[in-house]
Amino acid sequence: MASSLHNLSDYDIHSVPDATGMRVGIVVSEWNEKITSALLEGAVQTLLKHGVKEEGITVRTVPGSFELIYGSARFASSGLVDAVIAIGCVIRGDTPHFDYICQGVTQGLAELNKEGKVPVIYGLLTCNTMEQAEQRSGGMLGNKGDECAITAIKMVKGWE
Ligand code: DLZ
Repeated sequence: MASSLHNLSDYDIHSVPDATGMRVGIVVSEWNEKITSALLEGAVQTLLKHGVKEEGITVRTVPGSFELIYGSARFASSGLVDAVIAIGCVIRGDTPHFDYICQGVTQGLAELNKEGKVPVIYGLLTCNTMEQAEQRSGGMLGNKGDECAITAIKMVKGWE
């Protein structure tokens, strides 16, 4: 979780293994596209910075965050990627919809991780306001996409 003490883009560069040759599938939700495209950009740039080749990154979009589960499952079952990054942004509204989506996606991605095929990285911003989402997608609290990329590399390289 980002806070005034933790910037999502801060990490110890020496703790990140070289990611040359790694293949990553990124699923991106179209809802709140301004936010999710900034998260995607952060993830891609950070993967490239650590050695992943452009051809090692496959990006697929899905309509909303709830569909991140299916997209991630497809990538995880494909045998074509070493890790999946699921990127979405849910903003709290007037109805309980926010809670159902957040819980559903979290549970769905957790179950995929339990299957143990490939690590599925949680890039879902769950925010009360658009301002909070902006702060976490390249704003004053960094970019959760960067954090997801580093997590993907560590999960893959740490389990080889
Ligand atoms: C329907 C909906 C709403 C109200 N809000 C969001 C949101 O803030 N972020 C998001 O990623 N998706 C939202 N969706 C769409 C759902 O995730 C899903 O695509 C639809 O319910 C169809 O399954």
